[in-house]
Amino acid sequence: MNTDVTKHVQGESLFVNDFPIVEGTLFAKVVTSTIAHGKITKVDLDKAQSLPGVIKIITAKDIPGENQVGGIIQDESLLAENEVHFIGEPIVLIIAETQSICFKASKKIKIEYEELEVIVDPREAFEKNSLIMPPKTFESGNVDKAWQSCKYVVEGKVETGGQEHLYLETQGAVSFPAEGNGIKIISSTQSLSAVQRTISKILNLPMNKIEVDVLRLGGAFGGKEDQATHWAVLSALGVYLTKKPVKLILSRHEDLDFTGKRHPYSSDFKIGLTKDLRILAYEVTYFQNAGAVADLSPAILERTLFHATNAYFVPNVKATAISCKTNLPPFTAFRGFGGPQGKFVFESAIHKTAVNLGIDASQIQKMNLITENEHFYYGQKAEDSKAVVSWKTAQNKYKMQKLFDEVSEFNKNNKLYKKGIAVMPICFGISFTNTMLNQASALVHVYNDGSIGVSTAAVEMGQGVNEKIKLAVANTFSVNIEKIKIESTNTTRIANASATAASSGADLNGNAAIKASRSIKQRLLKFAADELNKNDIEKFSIVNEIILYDNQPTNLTWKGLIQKAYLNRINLSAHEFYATPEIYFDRTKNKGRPFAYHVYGTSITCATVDCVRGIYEFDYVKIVHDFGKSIDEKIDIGQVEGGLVQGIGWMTLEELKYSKNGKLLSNSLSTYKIPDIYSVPKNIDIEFLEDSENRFGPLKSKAIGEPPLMYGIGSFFAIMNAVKSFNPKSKIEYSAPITPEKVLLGLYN
Ligand code: LUZ
Ligand code: MOS
Repeated sequence: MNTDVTKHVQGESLFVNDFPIVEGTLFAKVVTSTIAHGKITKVDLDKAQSLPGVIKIITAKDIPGENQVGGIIQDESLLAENEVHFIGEPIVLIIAETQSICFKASKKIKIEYEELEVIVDPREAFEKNSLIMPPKTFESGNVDKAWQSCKYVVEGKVETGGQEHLYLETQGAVSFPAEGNGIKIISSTQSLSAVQRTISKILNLPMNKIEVDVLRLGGAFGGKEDQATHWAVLSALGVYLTKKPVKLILSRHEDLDFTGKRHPYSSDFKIGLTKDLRILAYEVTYFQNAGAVADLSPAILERTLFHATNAYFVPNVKATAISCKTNLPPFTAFRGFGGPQGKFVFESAIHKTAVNLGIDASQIQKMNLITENEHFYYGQKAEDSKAVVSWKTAQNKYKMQKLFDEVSEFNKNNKLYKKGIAVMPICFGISFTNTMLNQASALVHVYNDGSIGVSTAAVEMGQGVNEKIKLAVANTFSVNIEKIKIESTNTTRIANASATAASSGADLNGNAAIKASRSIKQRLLKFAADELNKNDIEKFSIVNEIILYDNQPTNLTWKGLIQKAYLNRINLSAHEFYATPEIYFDRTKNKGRPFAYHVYGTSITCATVDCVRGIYEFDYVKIVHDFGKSIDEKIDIGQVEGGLVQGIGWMTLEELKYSKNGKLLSNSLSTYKIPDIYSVPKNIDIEFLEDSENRFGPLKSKAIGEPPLMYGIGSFFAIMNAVKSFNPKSKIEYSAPITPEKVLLGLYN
């Protein structure tokens, strides 16, 4: 069970805003652009400056280093200087004695602009050549030739909307001056080193002067992979210029307005099948709405390409992805990282083909699942494929045919309610697609009372990574889990860390923690052998805190051994490094083995649509998921359920709306609907795929964070099938989210 559960329930868990305030702490607030594109012609700070309690008003010219926060592409200023590119872009930072003075001061700042043309639509951006970077194409086989061999060729257009992360804890940081010009930052970030590196650049200080500490986050979902940095840097800039602690926490409204979300995509596909329903060719163009600057868009775009064919084998593929620059807040990482968008297009292509042929999509899906001897179109062999076995398990365990029959039977007997059923296979590659990022380290101390402290780069954000690392360390030493404490994540203990992201937090940091624990254990076993005058160290082991020789208990316990080892000057600490083996990707050919492994699974979703009102509910979602050997089943089930419901929200309810001039209209929870208890399927069954283990995962586990979100895609097609059952000629489009409004229109047009 998640280490934090009890503390959460008892209100004891500390989030950034909960750390006791140090005397003299100042508060910060940003003033941001009110237009989506324009030149700044005038910034009038005088009235705000003279307000009592205002300590400092900061603009771009106060930045001592480089005014640059772009991670992948250097195209993003911390504070806008001459031009603004989206509504919510920070221009001025107010530092004052209280939050309410910040608020008053912000009202007194007048900024004037000369407005420029605003683009919000990715296809329009493409036509106007407003791009983040040149288009990128992944290819295999030869699609142009393959069309001739296809019996069926289907084309279409697909839309997916963005998604607000809605982490419970809004973005924020509190920073403190440290000796010798240093700064310590407590930040709600998934990526401490990114915060440290960026502050170093902005303040022109070496990285060793900047300490970042994270205890836990109140959720992140990718929203704090890149975009937590800005707020941490702004608070550090405040400290640098005032020499006082500075706290900057976004209000919910600010967070909704200013920060990036999942990328909306608009896509065109063409799919070709043989007469026996083998998919022979697939061509696709993705128009990614990147927003105003690059942020993580290039990496997200690439993951869309990797997941273009989901869990299927397709011999001829040409996939082109275009990152389109628009005047919206930069879209960013969100659970799945472009993968879900890519999969949805492929599933839509299958679905449209099935509708044209008058068959169920599952007839095409099951014919094309990737097998162990086949290759993904980017060159990686699917050696660990569980696509077929998870489908077959779902078919048998859940009696898939019977479920389909029940739905047809219901639809025959009902006019105003219709049911729809859809199967959704998933396949998600585990590793950062940027190979370099797949590294981690761990620092383990065994204290001389036998208790253990573990530091890694993993950030606990509710996903349970701390519990998994605890279990991995407890298992390695064979000690009671109560003996282990996971320390806060801190850049002075773990340097140069990658973000806790890409579902790989437990894999990378868990493996590093196991390595460090093994180093200490090896020294301890050698010491035990010396103590007992034996030279066959390999016969020594630790089981449940007892030292065994030749599987027989010795008189040494864990605690006794540690105390003796300490007195004998044995090193009881270790720092070890882990880098995922075997992975590489050649970006000149766009081929390689980018992922350590893949996670597979199959879901069956059944929806009931009320054909008078257009509303719907989910009867059930039945899942077979490949957990590898789960480290903690409760945590993993929680991740599957949470991911599924988050995916259902993205596919069915959550609708981001922007005005033509780039203003977010759905900027509160009264206009942006997220899943509630009624949106949750009435039954969620989760079956663990049997006989799966993973040589890359700690204790043979598989990553869990992102893959289950994609089961939510099934909800779209289940609803669409119900609509088509009511009105076979429905013009309902492949446009997510499939909201009740769209359903109602689809039922009657
Ligand atoms: N972040 C990243 C990610 O930088 N690279 C990735 O490949 C990735 N994948 C999923 C989620 N976050
Ligand atoms: Mo992520 S989408 O921060 O793994």
